[in-house]
Amino acid sequence: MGLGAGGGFAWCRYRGADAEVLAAGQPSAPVGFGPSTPAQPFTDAGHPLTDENAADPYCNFYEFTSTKSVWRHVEGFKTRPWTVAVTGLVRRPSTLDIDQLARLFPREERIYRHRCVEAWAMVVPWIGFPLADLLRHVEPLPAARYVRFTGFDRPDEASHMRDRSFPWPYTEGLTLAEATNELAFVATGMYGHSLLKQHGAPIRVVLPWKYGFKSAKSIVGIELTATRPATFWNTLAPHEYDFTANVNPQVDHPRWSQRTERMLDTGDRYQTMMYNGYGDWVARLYP
Ligand SMILES: Nc1nc2c(c(=O)[nH]1)N[C@H]1C(S)=C(S)[C@@H](COP(=O)(O)O)O[C@H]1N2
Ligand SMILES: [Mo]
Repeated sequence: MGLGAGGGFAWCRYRGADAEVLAAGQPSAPVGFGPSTPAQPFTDAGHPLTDENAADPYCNFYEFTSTKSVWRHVEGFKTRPWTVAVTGLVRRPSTLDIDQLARLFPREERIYRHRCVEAWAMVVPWIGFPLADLLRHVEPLPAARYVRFTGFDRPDEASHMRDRSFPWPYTEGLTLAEATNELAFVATGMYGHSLLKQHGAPIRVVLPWKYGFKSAKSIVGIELTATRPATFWNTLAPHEYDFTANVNPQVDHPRWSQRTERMLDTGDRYQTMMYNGYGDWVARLYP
């Protein structure tokens, strides 16, 4: 967990960068880069960190399998070279490879809670950078309202993708206001090292106030659009997986309660919190 002590410093650096951009009087600050919230480092998520030995062998990644043992199916997955194309309603469409991304955006560590829609939970130290930094870099046009994430599409490397009855590739989406709030994060590592394949190597999204399925793994595309994009789970089962998918203990999943959650490593049960406990950052987005 070597980066823990640096988290606060990195956060300050981000705040600094933000201040510089504002001071430089960017001609047309795009919608969504509005005032933001508690300038506090994400060094404590209120619960103990999840043991990495419990997090690594248990997750969802449907490209590979519908079981939780994703790690058994990822050997043939090639995560380098890898580029992310940022396209659509932006002034500067950019295709960036993993090393360029690392040079452009200073990385920090953030400890976030994670809540799967299936009611398991974990607390993870991610390494990455704010999604807002990347979006600011490509300069969204005024007409941009939504952000769509697209996963890789390689059935030869991910065998569950050979079942073309699923709407591959995996896609997810946010409003631009959601995508530019300070919580929205792009991760390239966790637990002090690069992402393992099963966790979405080499680059993924992390949105801790939303159910886990919104945090798309192994993305190759980010597209800014004027209209709400179709997304993988919402296309498959719209009555079970809505587009917004904010964590909310009051609203049951059609097949189970969302009131409590089970920690992956200890099996402890906690009360699930509105917005997964991140209301100070995001509640204003949902008046
Ligand atoms: N590309 C892709 N991303 C995905 C998924 C997936 O099947 N494919 N599953 C989601 C779900 S349901 C969860 S809970 C998290 C789980 O993975 P993690 O434990 O590595 O965060 O990834 C999310 N991102
Ligand atoms: Mo999930």
